[in-house]
Amino acid sequence: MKISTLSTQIVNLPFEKRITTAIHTMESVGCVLLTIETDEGVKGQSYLFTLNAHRIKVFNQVLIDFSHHIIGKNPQFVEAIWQDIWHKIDLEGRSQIAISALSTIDTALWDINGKIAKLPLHRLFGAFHSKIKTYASGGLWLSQSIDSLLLQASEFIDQGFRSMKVRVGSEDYLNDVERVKELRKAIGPDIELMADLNQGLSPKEAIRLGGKLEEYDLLWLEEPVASSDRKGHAEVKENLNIPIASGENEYTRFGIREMIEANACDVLMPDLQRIGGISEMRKVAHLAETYNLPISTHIFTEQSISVAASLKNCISVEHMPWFSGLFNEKIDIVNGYIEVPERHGIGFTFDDAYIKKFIYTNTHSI
Ligand code: SMN
Ligand code: MG
Repeated sequence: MKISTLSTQIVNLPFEKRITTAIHTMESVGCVLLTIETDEGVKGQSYLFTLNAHRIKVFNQVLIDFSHHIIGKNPQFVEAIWQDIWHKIDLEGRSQIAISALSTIDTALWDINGKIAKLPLHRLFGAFHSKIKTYASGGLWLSQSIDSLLLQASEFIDQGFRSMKVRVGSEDYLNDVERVKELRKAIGPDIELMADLNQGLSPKEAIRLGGKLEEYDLLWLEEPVASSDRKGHAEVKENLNIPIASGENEYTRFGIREMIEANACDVLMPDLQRIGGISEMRKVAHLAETYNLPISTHIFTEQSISVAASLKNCISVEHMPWFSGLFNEKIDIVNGYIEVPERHGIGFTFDDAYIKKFIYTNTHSI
């Protein structure tokens, strides 16, 4: 069996409203949708994205330029293909766009491998979970009023969630305290609540805010300081009685190893696009396991469920609904959990009719 084609489509999925975090302003997500096909007609699918479709064409071009590394190869040699691309990108840098392209190829190849084996990926890898905890992340933005946070929190509970994440990092830190306090009061003690600072503060500021948040029983405080400041993460972690989560901006096992060595956080959050695809997701989870560290996957809900279900130390997958329309199959949340699909491969396939409506056609020149 050989890989015969690699094809991509670019879509831009608009949000209903502009939303913000401590460092992002977002109106849409631009996605490169990848399909790899074998000479026997087996298809593997995956995607990458950028906020507001910024630089999305560059990501697409790099992905297409990798096709000569995979066409004609046996898709079952997925580890060899990963290593080959890793070596070839040495001079350009093993992060950012190149790793995003490698990740997306790797994930699509695992989709093919599950389909060839006629198994969902968690069973191919050795299953651990048959259902996996999730938390609502598509809301509770910094741009929302407290009233809107409370309304959305109750909607999340109605949708089946038992866990949710609020964005903090307001100009006045006391506003963050107020937001968390009101949310906790509204949802009660039995619903899990996390807060994401999106790298918004300095270590000192994060410790000041975190100290005031301790009484609201947060499951974790996420990315309190710049992702590159691992020492700062460790300082916050040492000085707070709230678990620290981080790692969504790390590339590959080498980034995660540095987080672990710096004692930067209590929960690691590998992101499928930046970590290096499903192959590398498994490696970082196993690395974390040797240090008794849990992981929780970052965004990429549909694509992460099957691999997450094979990882003992994966405590949850983030539920981000931005991409759900791309897929024919839908996720059901029951009592805070997602039932792991038994469909072969990753278990989610592109909905061509939906995709057609959002094809990215911005070709203006300056
Ligand atoms: C996040 C990720 C991507 C865009 C905006 C916000 C956030 C998260 O850090 O963890 O969901
Ligand atoms: Mg985050």
